[in-house]
Amino acid sequence: MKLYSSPVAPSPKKVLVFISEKGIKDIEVKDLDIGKMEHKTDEYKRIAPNSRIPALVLDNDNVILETTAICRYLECLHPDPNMFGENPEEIAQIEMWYSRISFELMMPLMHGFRHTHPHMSALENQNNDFGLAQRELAVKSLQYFDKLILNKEFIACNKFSYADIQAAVSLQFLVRLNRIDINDYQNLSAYINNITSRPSFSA
Ligand SMILES: N[C@@H](CCC(=O)N[C@@H](CS)C(=O)NCC(=O)O)C(=O)O
Repeated sequence: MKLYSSPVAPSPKKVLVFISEKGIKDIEVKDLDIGKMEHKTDEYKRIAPNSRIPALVLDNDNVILETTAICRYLECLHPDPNMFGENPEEIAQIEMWYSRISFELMMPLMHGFRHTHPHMSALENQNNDFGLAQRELAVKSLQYFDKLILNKEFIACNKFSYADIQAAVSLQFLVRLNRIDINDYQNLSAYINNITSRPSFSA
């Protein structure tokens, strides 16, 4: 299998952490330079018509796009250690926290970055007012999640899961890119430091 990735992008980083947690060895990683628009070439568009990274090319040449779809596929091939839940309640809790992180925290941070940051002007049809409004929403969400995460090691089910990968990687990349200081959110900062100190984050 071959994973199209980029060292500067959060979505493929989630897959790389996932692969490392699972100890998967049979995936070749091919880095694309987003700055040089290597993800916009016709060659890559034949693999990923949406020009987004990551993309996983299977040994039969079929392609899986979307970070979570790739991780769910790999979870089926390598069920241990479990990352998406082992019983109905765990599965629902992990899905719930994954969705809440995605929609309440990651989305506004992502739009705040994509619509206001000069580096994104070549990749996004920017609407600065929308970006600033999303950034404001993100700050409110950070305040909310900062209280919520107090005394919690993991976001879901007292175990490390895909929801923690979604939370920690998104925050690690996107808070800074919105020119927000994570140290203003001490509980979230402690949570991110703890999760990202796992060997899988520096693999
Ligand atoms: N929903 C997709 C989003 C993928 C995505 O937006 N990836 C970014 C890198 S983190 C990308 O390819 N950006 C290139 C662009 O915006 O042109 C997923 O979860 O995989």
